[in-house]
Amino acid sequence: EAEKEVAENTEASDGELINIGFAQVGHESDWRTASTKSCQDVFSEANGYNLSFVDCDNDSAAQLEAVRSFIEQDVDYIIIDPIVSTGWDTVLTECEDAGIPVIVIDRTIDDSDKYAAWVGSDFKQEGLAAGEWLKAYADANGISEINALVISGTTGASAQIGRSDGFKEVADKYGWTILDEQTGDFTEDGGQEVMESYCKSYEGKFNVVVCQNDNEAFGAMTAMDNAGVTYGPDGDVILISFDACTAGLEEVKARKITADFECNPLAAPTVEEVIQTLKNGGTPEAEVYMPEHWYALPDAIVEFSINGEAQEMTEVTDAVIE
Ligand code: GYE
Repeated sequence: EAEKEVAENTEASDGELINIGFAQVGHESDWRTASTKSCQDVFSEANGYNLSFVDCDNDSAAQLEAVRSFIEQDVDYIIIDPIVSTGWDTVLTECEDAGIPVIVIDRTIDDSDKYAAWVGSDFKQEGLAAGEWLKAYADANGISEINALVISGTTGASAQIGRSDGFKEVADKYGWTILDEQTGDFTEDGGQEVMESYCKSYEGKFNVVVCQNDNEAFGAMTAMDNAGVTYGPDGDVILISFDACTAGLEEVKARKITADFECNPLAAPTVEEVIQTLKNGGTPEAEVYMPEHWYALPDAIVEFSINGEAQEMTEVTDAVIE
């Protein structure tokens, strides 16, 4: 072990950096900014890496092009955060033929298994958590009917698919009505636009808004403010969000977002472990799930379980936000 470390250090100090290509989704959200920063911090020159970073601006074709450019550069490892979960087998075969291991981070690839490992979150579990929390919260507050509007993330992203499926499974189980589900593309502008149209089409008809990330929730809040709709634990509409980034937790604390279901953006250190394992000739774990928390203020903290498994909720305090 000590020997290995010496060998690695020598290599790095000789200027032989490990070349990494990272095809990032884009810059659509606070979550994404945190993910990018974490990767740039971990895969720094000081740590022995040379990072080629491509922001694919939410464009799947650009993302395939980025991966192919990494193959051309003959990088040592390719990291992909797949914008959408399908369309990957051909380019992953090209990576395999070039002998470049691929590590998938965050969103999943669902139509190919030609990659070494995946590190990310259980999006379906997040959707189930939001749903089962809502059931317990509604019961505790004497709300018997649920009429929900969903603002979904980028269509075809595994984060969107998992959160939609999880929430819908619970909605079906309890006979709730999902009035509509339209994409806000994980952006604040998108969330605002969709919510503006919802406020017109479903005026007075909804009591729950589910935003699939915090930035969409910020946009939805603006739209509801403009339409005179009140939300949060003191308002008429229960506002649910995902990510629980710093700005999102601040809106929980401000009693605007009723509950926020975390998605942890700091997977890069685990991806680095995977790369070190591969470099040393080992076999990494095929799938690593990031730990996550479910956040609310005390009056929105309720007991609930997912498929019989009791869930812990975390109170949002200043210490938690930091
Ligand atoms: O929830 C959203 C981001 O893929 C989990 O992408 C990620 C999602 C995250 O734009 O904010």
